[in-house]
Amino acid sequence: MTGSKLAARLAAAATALAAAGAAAESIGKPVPDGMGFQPAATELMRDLVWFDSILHWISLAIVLLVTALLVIVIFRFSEKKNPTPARFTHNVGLEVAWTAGPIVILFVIGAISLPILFKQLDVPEADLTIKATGNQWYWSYEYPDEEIGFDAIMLAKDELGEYGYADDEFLLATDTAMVVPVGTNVHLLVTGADVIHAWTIPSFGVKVDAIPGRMNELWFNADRVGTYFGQCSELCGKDHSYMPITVKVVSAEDYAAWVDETRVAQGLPPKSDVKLAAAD
Ligand SMILES: [Cu+2]
Repeated sequence: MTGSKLAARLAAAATALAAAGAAAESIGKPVPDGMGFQPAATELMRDLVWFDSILHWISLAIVLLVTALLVIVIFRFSEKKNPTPARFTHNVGLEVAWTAGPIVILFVIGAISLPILFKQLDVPEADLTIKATGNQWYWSYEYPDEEIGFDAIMLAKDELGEYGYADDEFLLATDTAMVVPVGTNVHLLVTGADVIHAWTIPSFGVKVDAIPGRMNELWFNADRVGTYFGQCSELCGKDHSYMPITVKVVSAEDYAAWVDETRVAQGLPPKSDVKLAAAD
């Protein structure tokens, strides 16, 4: 990326967007007394939250069963109640049960988790393709169809307000952001320029390693307008914790306007007739 002038103009486009969607909810930052997952904004994440709760219920059932068995053994077979213990060592029925039981449980868990995994890996027909590259220590984004590209650098504390972010979004907000239209199948290509990084937005339920020399991919379809945050999730060097990820999910109109502004900032003519598959 070239001079600071260009960066400033790109940032101006990002700030204009922030002003346009001033009411856009900020999602994926820590909240007081926050527990559990960040709010889900994609079907993928809703699947994960559902699967997580199912797993908890299965675990709870197992814990209750084992606890009940222990309590029974402690009281019913104590030395006082059962002074002469039985001496048998095998029980075919019991052995079959404690082998088959766990197998059935694992089979059930596999049967509900694999479809979720396959859904994440199966990239549907993409409406928009973006490439994210992890660098030491910032992310850069390219939109091949829009012919734009830019770096997203973490904002310093005193820059947050200027860019339309709250103070508690420090370490999460970047000067420019990945902008995507709401309700759109986004196909994200992820790679690394130097070392291994990892791109994630927890609210989207996606995370993938950014590996030099390899192109990984993921997809998401955000169904809620808002600003989402993530952080590099692979220990990548001294500034690993200072290369956050900001994604703005905006309306199709706001997206088209942002593309035009960004293209103009990069010396390209506006693409006012930008065709959005999601809008048709
Ligand atoms: Cu990193």
